Amino acid sequence: MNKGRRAFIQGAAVVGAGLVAAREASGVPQQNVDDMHDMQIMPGMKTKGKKDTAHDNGPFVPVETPDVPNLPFRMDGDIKEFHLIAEPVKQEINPGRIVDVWGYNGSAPGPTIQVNQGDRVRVIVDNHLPEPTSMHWHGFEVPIEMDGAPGSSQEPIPPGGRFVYEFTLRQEGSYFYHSHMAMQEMMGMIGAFIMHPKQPYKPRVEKDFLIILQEYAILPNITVPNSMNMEFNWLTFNGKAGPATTPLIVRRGERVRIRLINLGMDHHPIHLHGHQFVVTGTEGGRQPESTWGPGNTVLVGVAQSRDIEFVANNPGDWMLHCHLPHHMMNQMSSNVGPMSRRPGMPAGVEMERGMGIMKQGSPLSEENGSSLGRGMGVGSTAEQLMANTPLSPHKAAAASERQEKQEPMEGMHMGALQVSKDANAVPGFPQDAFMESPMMAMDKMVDKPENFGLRPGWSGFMQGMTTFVRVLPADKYDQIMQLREKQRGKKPMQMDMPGMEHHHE
Ligand SMILES: [Cu+2]
Repeated sequence: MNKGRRAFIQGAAVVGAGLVAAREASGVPQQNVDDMHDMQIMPGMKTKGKKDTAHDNGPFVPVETPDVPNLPFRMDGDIKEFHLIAEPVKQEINPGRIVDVWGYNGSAPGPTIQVNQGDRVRVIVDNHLPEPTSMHWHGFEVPIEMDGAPGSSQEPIPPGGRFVYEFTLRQEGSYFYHSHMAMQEMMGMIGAFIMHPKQPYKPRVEKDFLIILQEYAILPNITVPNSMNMEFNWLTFNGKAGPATTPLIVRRGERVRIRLINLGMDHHPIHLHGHQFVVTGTEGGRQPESTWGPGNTVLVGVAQSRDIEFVANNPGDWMLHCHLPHHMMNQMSSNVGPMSRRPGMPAGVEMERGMGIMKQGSPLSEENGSSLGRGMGVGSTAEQLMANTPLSPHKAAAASERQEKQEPMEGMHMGALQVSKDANAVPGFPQDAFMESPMMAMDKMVDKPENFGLRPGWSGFMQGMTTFVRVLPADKYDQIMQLREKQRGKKPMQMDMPGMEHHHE
């Protein structure tokens, strides 16, 4: 770490002390700072001092981005100065599934920036990638030189280079920043940029959450997304796929806002159980109240943001998820062909076989049995035969025998497989039997305060873009908040910027 950066960090630490969650040396983001108390010491934020937000009469609560840190800043006169570093990131999107993506300051999506409408903002962008990049401020009404369009509004930032963006922000709403290099976008390079309004929104919310929707094509046994692939098998909320996502914790009766931001190749219909909501904002800011109609599913298109609001008056652990069926799954990859699930695939085979190109038969046939689901092991490290069509009786028998013998991975508790005796005689079997079931449960592996008290085995049915909105009675809510405090107390307070503890130099 060089001297200049250290000095900068120390400067940032003075104003941003306590903002940043501790991280592990691996660069895998820890849980979010999550608690808003810390955010309230950010200078310039018009919130009141440290107190219970549920009883806070301040104009707004800061935005909470589960599993993603907030980006601290320092004041340079009247300018809020942020520092973003574009860099490779190792990210654990599911227990044991650590992938090589690209992001900012050790996180993909990058840290959340929060400013106030009217602020003068400077963002120093350093490029620690092995190729040029450029930062685009999506939807910002800023001078063309600050737009980050590579080649037209500025030269791309070369590897090792820096570009300093500076602008005054007149807008309000849920905005975001992203690399304006298309393939880099598919490697994770986006982050949220919240502009809090001068005139607080009405009605006031007690909880304000943010979720960034992303998707990756990462074939089994590989850690690098294939950014050219158009079939996505890892669908994430804030860089985590269910069951590793962090539930949104709400006290019964609170008014809740959830900001959804999408950058990828698909539009996501995000569905909430148990509550009606209204869409109160888009990527263009607050919408007039006359446009708010009730719904329970909001389509968040690529490059869009949507704010939804509702009163959490229905107690329970309610699912919040993308409703595209394949987006509620992990590790789906039917285009792998014989490369996985085929014991004994030799290395150095001829090109067609090596690339999974079939010479004969259907890709779903028994012979070419494609890879389905995350299989029997996290990260699909286990090879096993499975086709999406009926197997011949002897192969089916052999397969289920293998299944029964398979040892569960550590932390997974394999429940009984509930299939009927003649299951293999039914065309179409299996569908979810080996993909979503108590067999898939990994409650312990994803244990965290926010999951406390969920129904045992819950994690066997949460994949992809899924999480919970937990609408809790006061006592249970308080209990989880205490657990969180306790967990945070155990970690040393980091006086560093997120991701800075990697040693690049
Ligand atoms: Cu989706």
